Amino acid sequence: TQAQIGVTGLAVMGANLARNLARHGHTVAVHNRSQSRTKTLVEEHGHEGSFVACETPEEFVAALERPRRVIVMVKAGAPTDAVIEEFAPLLEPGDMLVDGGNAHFLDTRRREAALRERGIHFVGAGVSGGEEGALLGPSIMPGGSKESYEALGPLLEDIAAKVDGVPCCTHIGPDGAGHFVKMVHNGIEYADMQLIAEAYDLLRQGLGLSPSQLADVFDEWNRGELSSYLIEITAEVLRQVDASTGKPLVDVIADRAEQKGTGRWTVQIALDLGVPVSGIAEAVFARSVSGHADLREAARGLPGPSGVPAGVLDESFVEDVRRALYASKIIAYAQGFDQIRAGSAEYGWEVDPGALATIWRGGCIIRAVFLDRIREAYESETPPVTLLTAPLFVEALGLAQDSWRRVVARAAEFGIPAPGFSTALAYYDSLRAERLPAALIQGQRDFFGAHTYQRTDREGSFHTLWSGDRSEIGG
Ligand code: NBP
Repeated sequence: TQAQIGVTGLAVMGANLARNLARHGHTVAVHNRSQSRTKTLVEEHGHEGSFVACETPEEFVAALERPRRVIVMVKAGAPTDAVIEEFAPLLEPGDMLVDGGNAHFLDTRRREAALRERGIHFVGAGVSGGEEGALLGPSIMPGGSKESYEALGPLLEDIAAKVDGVPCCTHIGPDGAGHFVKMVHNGIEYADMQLIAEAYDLLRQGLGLSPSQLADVFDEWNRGELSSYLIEITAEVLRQVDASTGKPLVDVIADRAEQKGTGRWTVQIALDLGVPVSGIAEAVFARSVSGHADLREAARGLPGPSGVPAGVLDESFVEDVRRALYASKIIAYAQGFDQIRAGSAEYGWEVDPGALATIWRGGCIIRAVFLDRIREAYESETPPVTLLTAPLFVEALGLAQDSWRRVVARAAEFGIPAPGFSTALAYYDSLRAERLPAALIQGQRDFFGAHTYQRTDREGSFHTLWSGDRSEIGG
């Protein structure tokens, strides 16, 4: 039998995607550089469906029906290029090579252009949901040509997560669009995690709640508008007790957050595109701060307020923090979607933000009820310029803002770091402002660098002769 699709790279992600395809009734050719992984997969899971185990790339390519559909699931970076170089010469025009790894979208653009010259469809596909998602239904974000999606879409939609019967997979746009939106997805994930962590810290320090009491709070929140995978797992992590010490696990884990790079990429690209994703950036920096043992050690004795005085905060603080979290989350997601709009315009992708929100409702790490609200906002008759101005978010921000301001003020007063909440509120107030102090900055720039400024009342560029008679020239 010829296989409908093949997967090369059978570490945890590739093996689980192959199993997911086989469990859905597709015959899957499987291959891995070291043959032991292929053997293990077929030995342990061969009964789940129809696999064709292949030892060599030649055998693998020969096992596939045409046009061939090959999913590459290897370590991102040089290994992906090595695999492309190995397989591309064996493929024919019209065949499809899908990179499901976490590639940088600029690498995907380069690879797509090179393979297009050889007549091969290269599809950079973001795959979210970790190993469990890969097996049980991930959120899939394929880029590449429309033509390739016609052949790949039905298979990918088949194995993707489903929400209300709708698959969490759609064609995102040409070349690097899929990996771009996956990158921003991860950036949003960083921001969301940081905000949840701050909410935890504020309630723990502010009200002295224990991790298990906080687990109950998050469970409660998970029944409302914050309902999401990340809130759900937060409760589970907080409830976990360390077997060796008997302490809450969260108190035993070293407080240094690590990162693999997609959050950093999101911010780097946002800077290039000029999109103010301050919530995501703050989240990346907060992880970086946590990892700077040297700075933290040196600064530990710096003066600060002496804790939270007894009786100042009461039970109402829990609801304040919940609302502040929701408002900050709206900001972070709005910024992420702004970045997608900017990337889409820069590279001509025409990404549909409503369709994207739809496929992020399930399978991926940021899956949440909230994404349904975002979908509704973008699918309304008058899609908003930024999500903040969608009527349902205007209402939510209005309801939350008093709490949000109180929480940020309390955090500052009691010396509890809340960079995510604070930056989100500052962004909100900046966008709302009638006038920003940017006018003064323009004056300073003109003073020292003759960079000129524009006026509110007349067209043109102006310069004040600061070191002369201070008259204005230009127009
Ligand atoms: P890894 O990222 O750990 O990669 C291991 C695989 O890459 C093995 O199959 C290995 O083959 C293969 N490989 C390497 Br390394 N160098 C190679 C080369 N030069 N030629 C051929 N094959 C090579 O696997 P993973 O954790 O399953 O992730 C796969 C991709 O999916 C990555 O891009 C990752 O970023 C992405 N991703 C991972 C997750 C997750 O939760 N883990 C989630 C979403 C996306 P070998 O067996 O012969 O060494």
